[in-house]
Amino acid sequence: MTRRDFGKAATTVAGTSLLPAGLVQFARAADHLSIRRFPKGFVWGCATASYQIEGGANEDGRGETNWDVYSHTPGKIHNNDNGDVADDSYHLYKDDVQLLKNLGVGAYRMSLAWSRIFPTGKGQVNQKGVDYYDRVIDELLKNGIEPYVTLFHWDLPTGLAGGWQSRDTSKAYGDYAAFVAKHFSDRVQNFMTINEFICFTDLGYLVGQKAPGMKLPPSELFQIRHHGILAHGLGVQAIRANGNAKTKVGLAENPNVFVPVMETDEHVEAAKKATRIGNAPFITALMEGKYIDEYLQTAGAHAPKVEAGDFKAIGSKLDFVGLNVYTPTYVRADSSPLGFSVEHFQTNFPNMTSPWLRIGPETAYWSVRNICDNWKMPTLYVTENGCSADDVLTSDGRIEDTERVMYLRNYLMNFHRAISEGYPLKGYFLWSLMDNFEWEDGYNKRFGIHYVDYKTMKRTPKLSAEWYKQVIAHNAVE
Ligand code: PNW
Repeated sequence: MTRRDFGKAATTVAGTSLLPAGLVQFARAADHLSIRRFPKGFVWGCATASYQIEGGANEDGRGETNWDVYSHTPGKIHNNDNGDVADDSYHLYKDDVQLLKNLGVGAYRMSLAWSRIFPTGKGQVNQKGVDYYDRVIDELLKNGIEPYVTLFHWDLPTGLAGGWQSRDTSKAYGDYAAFVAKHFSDRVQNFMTINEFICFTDLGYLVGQKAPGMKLPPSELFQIRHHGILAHGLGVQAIRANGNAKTKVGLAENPNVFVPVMETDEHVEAAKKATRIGNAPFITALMEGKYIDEYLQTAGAHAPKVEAGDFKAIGSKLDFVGLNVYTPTYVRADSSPLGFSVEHFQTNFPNMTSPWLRIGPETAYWSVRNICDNWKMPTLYVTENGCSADDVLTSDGRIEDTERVMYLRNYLMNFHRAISEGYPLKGYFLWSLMDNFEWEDGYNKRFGIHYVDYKTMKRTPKLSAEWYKQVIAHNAVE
């Protein structure tokens, strides 16, 4: 007997008062859980980012960015690919809106290329760049899809001397955010300031694996990270000052997600503690409006220079927090001074086709719970979740990405658990609508639920797109 059958049988029998009320309650709860229905009004969407899909790199006055330079530097990107053409969404955006409409999503998370709007990062507005985003946003709205707009998804105008090493970049970002809010807030309600701090700070300036590909000494990183979160703070203030009464502002962050090795009090507590300390430079600083002692001790003499007012901006209250959720970090309680330690991965721990993307469905649940248990949270969205897979077309032109469906289903079941326990998760944006330029992996890693043939630019729905369409239609993961 399945749980569902049991639920039905118990209810029937209960009708004739043969079962104790407690058991009936249990059966109903079990029935409810096996369907995993999402709350009414839950926002279903897909996500993309400007440099990864747009192409049109030299069109209509777009200025050069760090990713143009980096991807054109031989040896930096798999196969020396670049985003000059990408998915050509610059021209094909109407087709892409139809893909979204066909899925039945209510929302689309997209990003703006700063350098289309301010080609050198500041100064004169480039009207043609603004016109492009007006066209995209209007097309979305015409099709009943709400745009959720990220202002910075890593493509930084090279006109900003010093990049994120310079405090001026944070200030320029604030001015850009003011313009965006003033111009678009009549049609866009939800803005995300910044996507994933660690990727454009640590990975860009220390590890050198993303643009601008620098390998600076760790001591310099503290200031660069500070400029990142300062930009966010100035952005929040600018968006609030220039948006309207309906404007909502948040960000899309990928905190390190600590998953307790066992669900016992001590390990759960360890995961909570690790979340606060392990994300000290970013989400912790935003939520607490300061750098915590543990972080300042690590930084020592290299602690960032913080000016008056910085943390007033950085700690600004947000309307929502967006989480990009992918991979787990397993943690256990121990007797070390911090009270926890991170487990190493055995070599056979499973991953999707991107080696970093380890498969830990419970990451979804703990991403929400750890954040909410540490800080009082307003609304949460999953602003990204998805995976790469080695997709190939079958002879009859289909993509049978059963492993992506497996991944998505299991992560979604765990997000559902968080909702069923009362955590305020209000929406989910799948990464990604379609295959696209996967940064240093070029076009070699496919994250889309639509397959893109890069020769013809044809988009083909994968099995996962069919599956996601069902999830949305039923508002449930079955
Ligand atoms: C995100 N990690 O990046 C980005 O926001 C997207 O632009 C990107 O395409 C997508 O995830 C898939 O990679 C991440 O190592 C990159 O944990 C790396 C990690 C997480 C997110």
